[in-house]
Amino acid sequence: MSKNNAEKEKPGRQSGLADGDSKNTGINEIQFRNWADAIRGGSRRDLARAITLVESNRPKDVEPAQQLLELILPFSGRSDRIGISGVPGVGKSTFIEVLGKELIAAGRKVAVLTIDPSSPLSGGSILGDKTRMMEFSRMDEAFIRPSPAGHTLGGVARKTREAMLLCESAGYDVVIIETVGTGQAEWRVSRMVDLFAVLMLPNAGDALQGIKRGILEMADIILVNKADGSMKEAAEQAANEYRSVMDSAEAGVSGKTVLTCSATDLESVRSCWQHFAGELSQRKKDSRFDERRNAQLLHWIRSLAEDSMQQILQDDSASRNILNELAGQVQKKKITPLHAGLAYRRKVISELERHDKRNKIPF
Ligand SMILES: Nc1nc2c(ncn2[C@@H]2O[C@H](COP(=O)(O)OP(=O)(O)O)[C@@H](O)[C@H]2O)c(=O)[nH]1
Ligand SMILES: [Mg+2]
Repeated sequence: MSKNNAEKEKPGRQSGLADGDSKNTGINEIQFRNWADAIRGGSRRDLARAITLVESNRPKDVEPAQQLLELILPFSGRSDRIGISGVPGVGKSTFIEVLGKELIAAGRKVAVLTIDPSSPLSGGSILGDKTRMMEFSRMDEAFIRPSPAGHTLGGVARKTREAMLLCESAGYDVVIIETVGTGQAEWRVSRMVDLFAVLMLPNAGDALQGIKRGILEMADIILVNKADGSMKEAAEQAANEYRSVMDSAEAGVSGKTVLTCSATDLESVRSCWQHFAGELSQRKKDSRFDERRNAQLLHWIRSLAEDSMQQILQDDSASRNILNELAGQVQKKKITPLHAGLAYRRKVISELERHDKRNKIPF
């Protein structure tokens, strides 16, 4: 991908930082400013390098990344953030490629960030996506970036959000986040986008058994994909079943749209986008858009703190030992569970304070 991006790099304002410079802690303030300016000026090489910096697992890269993010922050937040989810093979990449080209034709700049926690080594599926999105990825107004491999879910979520901010500051006014439907990752993505679309396969049976309450809650729009050829009728039927499941009182969800779609058909993707765009503009008018972003921001900050606390405790053997010891005492009926809980809390607080003093950031 980077080769591809580098190939289409146009002469323009660039930071002048050589490859690898961002890895050094010795970047001065002027260089940071130049870097931020270059990103804003559309240098995809500098954007890619900035994303590499925010994705870095090296503790010494954390602060430089935050320093750079602070400079671009005022220019972020202006895109439509779209989440596309669904099981592998449902047609996400196909849909995004067709939609991406269409949006670019309409004068927009499109960034696609893919998260695939099921392939921790960024293996097959990403490679498949790259070939599937070949034509789109070659366009000057497109930027595609797979998520880093081997991170915790919390880490990936933070890095994806930061990558999204960087893309926005570089002028990408649509950011699409592609993720596979694996529950937890889906939740995280649904909380960083303005519109979350879940693609479904046209198996009518799935509509009844496979649909989880979680998906209904998360999705703003359900797209039953592959509604073409011999599968068209099954897709229509599945869509109707989803609608009736949603309408039923038990589901407790409303305001969700169910559409059929054929990702291989431009007209169909176009009409799906019209729904997306209509929904977004309606929400922008009646303040739901801002309310959602605000709620997401609160959630983001809170989950950063929670993920970091969780990671510290997971990595800390002393805390684990104390927890085991307390559990033993409760089992022997020597102390009450509440007292054990409070004792553990004291240990946790002191452990977190210790980490704070060392300014250690776990992901
Ligand atoms: N018939 C049909 N095939 C599709 C459609 N969308 C995707 N496909 C095919 O389904 C396969 C998986 O698509 P892909 O976009 O890679 O799925 P992803 O894993 O969800 O990203 C590919 O062979 C696509 O050509 C569609 O709407 N109709
Ligand atoms: Mg894909």
